[in-house]
Amino acid sequence: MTSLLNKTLTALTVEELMIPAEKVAHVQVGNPVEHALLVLVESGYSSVPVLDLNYKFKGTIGKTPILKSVIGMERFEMEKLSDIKVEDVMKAEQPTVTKETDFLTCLKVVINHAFACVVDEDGYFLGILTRRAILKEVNKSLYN
Ligand code: 2BA
Repeated sequence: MTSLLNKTLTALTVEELMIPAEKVAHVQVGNPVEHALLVLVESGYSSVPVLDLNYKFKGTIGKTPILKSVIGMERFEMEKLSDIKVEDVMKAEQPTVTKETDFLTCLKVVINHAFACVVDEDGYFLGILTRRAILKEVNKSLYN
């Protein structure tokens, strides 16, 4: 059963499972966190990738760290949102995968991360691989 399951799943490639860059909401380093918060609220996602001006992957940014960065003594000091930059709040140490990464490695990555960014050999951003895409395939193979 296990080896049969693995056979189906290991044939899957990152390329066929990922959401391509042009469909992924992202923010850029240098932007104020106010802009990042707008992107996050409007897209509905809890975190999105951060790219540099050349579209290289730099990290991820989420709603909670942004809101934590403006907590004052008694209130959210929302006026600070325009002074803080994306790079001051983003998480830089994030696992990445490439188009060549095998399915089981991807499965391990999304145990602890809602998505993994897909990059090429020079670190350019190609898209994301979500936990949803991975779980959908695991579920499919369990019922087939
Ligand atoms: P979350 O934003 O925490 O979303 C968790 C899950 O909730 C998503 O899982 C999806 O099933 C659902 N969801 C949330 N917002 C949605 C929306 N606007 N439209 C449709 N479904 C939505 P996954 O699909 O596995 O995504 C995992 C994580 O990948 C998301 O975590 C988000 O941080 C990121 N993500 C997914 N699609 C994205 C995209 N197009 N652009 C930027 N980030 C994306």
